[in-house]
Amino acid sequence: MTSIILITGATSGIGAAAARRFVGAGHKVIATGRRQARLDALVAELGEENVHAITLDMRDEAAIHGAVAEIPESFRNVDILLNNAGLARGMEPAQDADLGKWREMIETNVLGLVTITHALLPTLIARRGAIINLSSIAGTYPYRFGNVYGGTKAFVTQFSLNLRCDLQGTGVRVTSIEPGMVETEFTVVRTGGDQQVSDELYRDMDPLTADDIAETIFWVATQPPHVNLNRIEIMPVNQSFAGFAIARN
Ligand code: NDP
Ligand code: 8X3
Repeated sequence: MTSIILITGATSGIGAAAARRFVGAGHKVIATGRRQARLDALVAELGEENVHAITLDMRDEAAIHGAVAEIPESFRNVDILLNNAGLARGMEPAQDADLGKWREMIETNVLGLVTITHALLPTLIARRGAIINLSSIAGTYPYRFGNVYGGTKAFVTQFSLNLRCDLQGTGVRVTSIEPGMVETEFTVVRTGGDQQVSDELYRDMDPLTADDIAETIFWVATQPPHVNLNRIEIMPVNQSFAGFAIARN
């Protein structure tokens, strides 16, 4: 059966890979993001009968409501919401961080995510659908300079689990996917465009790929209707855990 999946942040990385994975399997995608040219390219690649693009800034609450209200009839019955749009901004300690960047992360990763979830809940309940949220290991494990980014992802994880409680009995499934290092545009965005820092971070460590996560998302979404994956933590083999840090006098 063909499902309709709304993917936030489908212009790059994990969201774009998920769009390709779902359309490749015969499903229909509503693809959102700010970069219209990327969305146009995705529609041209995957076909306008398969992909409906919406140019959307997740920080704009009114635009989210407008976008959801204007989904065309043939894409209206959204079965799966993939809350993927998100970003980290900055690699500084909290005491040196820019408040504007903190605000941008909170507005995108938290407020945008809850706004579109709230707007689509009636449809998802009617469809006995699914919500798949992109959280992160940064929401579970603290690391230096993770400050607000990790805080937003802890929110995403806990919001996912709490949604499960509230949606008990509706048939709606909710999953928090918590990846470690995935080489996408993530670190280029985080550093304000520094490709070199990104290349160095992922150098010689076989990071996860966007396709790895898209495959996980697809697997979650295609479980039988009685199966709910609550949380999935997934890392590259070459990434593991650091110890506690100690400051000496
Ligand atoms: P990318 O930077 O490659 O993609 C991020 C996507 O989010 C883009 O499509 C971008 O679209 C969209 N986005 C960002 N800000 C906004 C906004 N204000 N409005 C609308 N869309 C927005 O990164 P990833 O694919 O890696 O990231 C996807 C998700 O996965 C994020 O939530 C990230 O936190 C999470 N994640 C990533 C990990 C990694 O190591 N890469 C690990 C764990 C989680 P556009 O710029 O066109 O608006
Ligand atoms: C980002 C994961 O490991 O790069 O969400 O901080 S990591």
